[in-house]
Amino acid sequence: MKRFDKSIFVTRPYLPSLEDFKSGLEEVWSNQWLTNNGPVLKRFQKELACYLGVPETNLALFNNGTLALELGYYALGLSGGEVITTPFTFVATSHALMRIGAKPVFADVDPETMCLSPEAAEKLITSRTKAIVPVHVYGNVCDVEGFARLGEKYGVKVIYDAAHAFGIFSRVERVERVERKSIGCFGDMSMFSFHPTKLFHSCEGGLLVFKDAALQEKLFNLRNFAIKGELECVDVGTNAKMNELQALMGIECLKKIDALLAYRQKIYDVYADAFAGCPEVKLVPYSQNKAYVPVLFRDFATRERVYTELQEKCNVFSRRYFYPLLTDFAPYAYGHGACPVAEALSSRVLTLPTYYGLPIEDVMAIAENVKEMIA
Ligand code: T4K
Repeated sequence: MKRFDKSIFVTRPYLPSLEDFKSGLEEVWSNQWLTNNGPVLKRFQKELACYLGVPETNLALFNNGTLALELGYYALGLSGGEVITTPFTFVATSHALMRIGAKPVFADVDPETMCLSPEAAEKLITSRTKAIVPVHVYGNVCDVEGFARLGEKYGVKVIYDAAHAFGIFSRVERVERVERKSIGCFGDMSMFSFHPTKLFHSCEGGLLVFKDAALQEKLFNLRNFAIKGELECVDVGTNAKMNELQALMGIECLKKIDALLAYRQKIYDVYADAFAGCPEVKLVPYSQNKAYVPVLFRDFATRERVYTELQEKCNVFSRRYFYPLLTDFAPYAYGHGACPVAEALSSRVLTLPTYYGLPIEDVMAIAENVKEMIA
């Protein structure tokens, strides 16, 4: 079994060359403008619109994904209502609902994709339901057609937590050409997280993409305390502004996005080869951007043993995303036991290291270590 001299973490952020970042900093220095809708932020917004194929009027940047979600939920009027969502996610998906006074109602996930099941969600829709919040967990794409049908049938909003889904596109056939459509274009709104643990980042950051362009002014206002000029405050906003240094990091990382995605695919393929013919480790194959590499073990005990031995014997820090399940945490204990499929997945899943620059021979050695542990 190989023990690495240097710790290997589940992820590491991509960093642009210091030279490139420094030349961007010169612009910030000469502007002497650090936050509050600065010129670098505006450029980042324009470049994102171009990359995603979304009009610039239909997106808004924030200082992190959690506040982006919170303000998005608020702007869509979810306060005071029930929202059907998945427990198989990071706490932020539901925390942001709770913080605006909406109640998460937990429905079970699809056993294959691990994303919220439209059938399970539909059973919980009542007159109190204001929205459905599915999560493209790990970059596994939800049943977007299924949720579109529910949204239309019941007149509820569909908001995707797309924190893990940056870089995913679907191809749309037009009469004369094939266009790329970002996964963020489905539903009423989607949120991408730009945290450094994500494949693309801006140190911290979040992006909302929304269908109704009229929301942009509202969101820009809410992220800036909901003040208007010097004399007016129109709502209870907050400070959720992305600053110029974050935006600069985002611009530099965006230059590299194709390589970042390609490298993760390469890592995934190495894991897939290594685990082929090894039924004891089931590599989850659905991530379209390979944001994470989740594997399922036979049972809880095996997963726990592999997780611990990877740390203690190999100096490898895998993560049990997403265990415990949200409904095992105190604020959501009212949902405990409601989602048996999610519970079972959560007890068996482990996410293995993947990031730009992780040496391929290290990926092979991690996979061999895992196989040896369960042999
Ligand atoms: N929705 C979903 C579905 C999400 O997964 C998340 C965030 C959100 C919403 C909210 O978006 P943000 O508000 O975060 O934009 C991490 C992240 O903090 C969190 O962003 C992420 N999901 C969640 C799944 O994971 P931790 O506590 O596991 O992170 P941490 O600090 O243990 O980092 C993991 C590993 O990454 C470290 O062991 C080493 C490496 N690392 C981390 C950082 C921050 C680095 O090498 N450099 C770094 O700068 O939560």
